[in-house]
Amino acid sequence: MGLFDKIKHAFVKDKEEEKTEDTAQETVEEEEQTSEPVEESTESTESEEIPEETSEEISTDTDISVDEQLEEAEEIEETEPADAQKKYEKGLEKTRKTFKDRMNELFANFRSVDEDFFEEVEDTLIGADVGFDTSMRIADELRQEVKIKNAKKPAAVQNTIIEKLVDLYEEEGEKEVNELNEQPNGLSVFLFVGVNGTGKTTSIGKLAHQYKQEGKKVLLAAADTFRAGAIDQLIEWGARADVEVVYGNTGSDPASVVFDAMTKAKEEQADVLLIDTAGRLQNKVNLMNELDKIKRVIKREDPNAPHEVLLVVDATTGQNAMNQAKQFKETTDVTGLVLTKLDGTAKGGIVLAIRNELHLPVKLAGLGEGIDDLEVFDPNDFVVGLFKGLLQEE
Ligand SMILES: Nc1nc2c(ncn2[C@@H]2O[C@H](COP(=O)(O)OP(=O)(O)OP(=O)(O)O)[C@@H](O)[C@H]2O)c(=O)[nH]1
Ligand SMILES: [Mg+2]
Repeated sequence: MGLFDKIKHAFVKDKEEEKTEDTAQETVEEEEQTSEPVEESTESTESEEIPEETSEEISTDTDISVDEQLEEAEEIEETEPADAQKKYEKGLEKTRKTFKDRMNELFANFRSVDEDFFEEVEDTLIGADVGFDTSMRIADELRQEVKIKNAKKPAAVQNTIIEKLVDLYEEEGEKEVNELNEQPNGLSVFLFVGVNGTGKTTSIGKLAHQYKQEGKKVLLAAADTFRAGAIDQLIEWGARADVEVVYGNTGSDPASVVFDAMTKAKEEQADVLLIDTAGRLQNKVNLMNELDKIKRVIKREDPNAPHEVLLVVDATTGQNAMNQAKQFKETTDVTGLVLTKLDGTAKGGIVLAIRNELHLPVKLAGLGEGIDDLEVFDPNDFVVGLFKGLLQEE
């Protein structure tokens, strides 16, 4: 089943639940109201207009009945861990609200599907942080789709926008691997990189805790020797997660700390080594050189490592996070992203921009400051959670 269908099923289920409270008549009245402004504005083409659909006909464009859709939607939900889903739903609250508000604004001024409207769609999507290129592409596809489908009602246009967003997201993610590259029979080395304050140390602490809970032997390496206090911060997380930390003195060579950690990990047959690095050095060139040197040391000890180079970006910074990722990607072979601070931000839409424009898989999502607030990123859950509340009955 396609991703958009999944969202539609979740939407149908929600609507069915709502309808047990509302009467069908009320729903039809609401629909008539929302479609009024469009009818005013389509003077010359009124005769071509698609006949109005009632709320009973929401499943007309699929081959299966509402009952079957509901069954499928329930099956999907049963297979998902409820806890993670709840955290996502909560974490996405603000993003969902922003999307909803922006869509409402867009359609509040809706007169007709003309060039001005398409430009407003572009602005709306850019404002919702889905990225410039993505916004342009969606608006272009919408231009075509509206022509083909002759869709003029706001509900149909809004659903088409969402369908296009989801289809593009699904298409761009076809070859994406969101699971961490864990080595089942040996040491997994994950290097964490990213600018200062994005959440590298915190994410390492949380992930260490998860692996420890799974019974794995975990080691941390404090290779941020630049910032005063950085080593102590990792030591503190090590204590919280109850895992050992390899460290040197502030100002010492981070590559030598990494060498010590690799040696220790091999000697003690550790399962996971998580390496913290500096977010800021004297300048960017130094930072990149340092990361290169760290990687060379790792490779000398294990040619297949590091198994992940995880770039940590702060979701609350939106477009800035995208720019950081672009820069890092040019100089380091980043294998995936850790998207932190998704809790409480309205900029969750950047998940779409990241996939469509960066082609880097998000592997972990930070959903709070606590030790348990890190989730393996499920891109489909994320998008279902984001969009299901935005579909409209047509
Ligand atoms: N709300 C929230 N806060 C987070 C999350 N991840 C990290 N933080 C907070 O972000 C701040 C910075 O986190 P750090 O882990 O110190 O960031 P860093 O990348 O190691 O920073 P430097 O060591 O300066 O390079 C801390 O106050 C964290 O508690 C998250 O997922 N949600
Ligand atoms: Mg740090």
